[in-house]
Amino acid sequence: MNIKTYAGIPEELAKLETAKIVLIPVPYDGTSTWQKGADKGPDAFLNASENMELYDIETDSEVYQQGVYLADAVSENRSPEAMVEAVHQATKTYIKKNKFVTIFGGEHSVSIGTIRAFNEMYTNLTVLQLDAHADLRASYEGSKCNHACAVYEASQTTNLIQVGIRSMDATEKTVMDEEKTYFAHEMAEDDSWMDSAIDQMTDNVFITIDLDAFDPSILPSTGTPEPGGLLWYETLEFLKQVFQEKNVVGFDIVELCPNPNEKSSDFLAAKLYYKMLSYKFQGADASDDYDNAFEGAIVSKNNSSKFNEDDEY
Ligand SMILES: [Mn+2]
Repeated sequence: MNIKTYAGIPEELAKLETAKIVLIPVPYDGTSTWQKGADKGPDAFLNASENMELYDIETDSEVYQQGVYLADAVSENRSPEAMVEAVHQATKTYIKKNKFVTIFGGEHSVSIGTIRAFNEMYTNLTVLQLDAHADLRASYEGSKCNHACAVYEASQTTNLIQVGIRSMDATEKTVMDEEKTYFAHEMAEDDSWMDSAIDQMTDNVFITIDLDAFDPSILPSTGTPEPGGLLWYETLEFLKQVFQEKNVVGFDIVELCPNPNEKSSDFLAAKLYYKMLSYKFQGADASDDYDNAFEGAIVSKNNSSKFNEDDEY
């Protein structure tokens, strides 16, 4: 990757020591079954970010002033399992450094590692998944780390809430909690899903966004587009409420499959990422201390952290 800082922000705002936000790119596309290209997602996203205006009108803020550290990309791709473990470790490393950790994929199997890290570091974690597909297979094509299995582990170990689902295999019904699943065809008719989903969340929320959750009319460049998806303002309205009412501990965005002739998807992804940061830090002063409140941070104040402290940068 030849990009030095996220969105071209000044180097002094991009230092690990002082940045409150960390962005980990994971250009991985090892298990995708149809259109390849999600490995090009982080580069396209970073390019679009560099060409975006950094003042957010809605929140009247410039969230990049909080500092964004662009981490080295996780490039492990010897096997899906090795990639997931590398993502898991990288994510955990930055959570322990008291950062707001964000990850840009790559295909959705990346999230198995990110979710595992957040679930280890935070109690009673809710995973909010925006996705066209249920992704609840226990294994697929011989691996538990296939994109079709992205949230199976989360369904067993966290409070998983699925939003925008409109494609699944009948066998996934045995795993799915239909009370916490918001199908796209129902969402289209009744907008009470937003309040209902938020009511089901615990305080600590990790958000995983598969970009195919969006309608292909506004985001065509994704591996498996499905008609009938989310639109821009309803998605922002929902996310904004989640950020206001819950402690969003981090998020990932996956499955941008860039098309050189169609740049608007890259820009949607870039803007979505920036909007989510803007909501997270709305009202926070750049000079305010940030505390990501992971379990170890609270425990370590009593000098008895169950995690290995790692203060080196
Ligand atoms: Mn997915």
